[in-house]
Amino acid sequence: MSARLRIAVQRGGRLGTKSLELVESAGFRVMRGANDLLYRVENAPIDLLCVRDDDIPTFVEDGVADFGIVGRNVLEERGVGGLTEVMPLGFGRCDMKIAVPAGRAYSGAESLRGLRIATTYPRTLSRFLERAGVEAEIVSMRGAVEVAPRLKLAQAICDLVSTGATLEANGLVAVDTVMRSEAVLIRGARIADAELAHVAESIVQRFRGVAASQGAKYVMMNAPKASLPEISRILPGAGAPTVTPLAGNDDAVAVHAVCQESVFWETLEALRAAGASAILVLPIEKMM
Ligand code: PRT
Ligand code: ZN
Repeated sequence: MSARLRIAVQRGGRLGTKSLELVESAGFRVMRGANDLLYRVENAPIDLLCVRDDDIPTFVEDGVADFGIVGRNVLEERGVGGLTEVMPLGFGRCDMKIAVPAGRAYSGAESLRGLRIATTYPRTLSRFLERAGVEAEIVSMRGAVEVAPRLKLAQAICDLVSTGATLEANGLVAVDTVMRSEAVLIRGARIADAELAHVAESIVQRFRGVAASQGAKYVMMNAPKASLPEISRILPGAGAPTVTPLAGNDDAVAVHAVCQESVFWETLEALRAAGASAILVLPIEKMM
């Protein structure tokens, strides 16, 4: 049997589906067979190893998998060791936050001195406290951290937050950010099989292309020449736009730009207010 490269992804959970979508958007056709631990890619020598997210760094570090897709928070908690974060992937975004019961005063990490703080991320929290020069007691929990203050187990918590609904439902308020997280591609010290180096390279390049095109939009419009500086300022994350003349109109130009950030209705309104017309926003499928 010829060698195959392995990517460890979360089975189910918050990252599983998005991880598979990323692999498929990169042009790798995933065969979902009866074996839900190992999925084969049919058009490249790649297998997906579907496991618990907490196990992914270990698998990659031990060379059982060549790459892994995991939350940066998991990597950080474990200590990076022989692992490298290749790139952020643009999904699974969340913040690790310190939260306290509503009404409790907070004026920086100093306010945590001597408190009990519940978390499932004791090492990350410990480093945060160390950096701030604050001593506090860390209560390590496996889950349901948000109920700890109500149970008088702790006076504060450190947990992941995405919408904030969980904190709110438990009468807690986020007061500080320990780290920002999102899904990241990680790799170990070396690719197990040297023959697969080009496959590894292609995974990285294609993922980069997919991640870069996510959220990015191609924006086109006509605009008076005089508004160009204003329009460049409004376009989110666009770099230098392409400007071309319009036939039979010396005062106006066509402006094309790739916007790296989301283009909202407010952006379009601002563009129109600056004199732009015939504004089109198109999705980008691939980018390299
Ligand atoms: O079974 P397995 O061990 O694989 O999964 P898991 O239960 O450990 O992880 P899972 O699927 O919950 O999360 C996987 C990864 O998703 C995490 O490691 C993060 O990188 C990322 N992620 C993004 C989140 C969240 N957003 C998130 N909101 N992980 C957890 N949460 C939890 C948080 O802990 C809190 O309980 O959601 C709640 C808060 O959500 P909001 O929306 O109410 O703020
Ligand atoms: Zn987990």
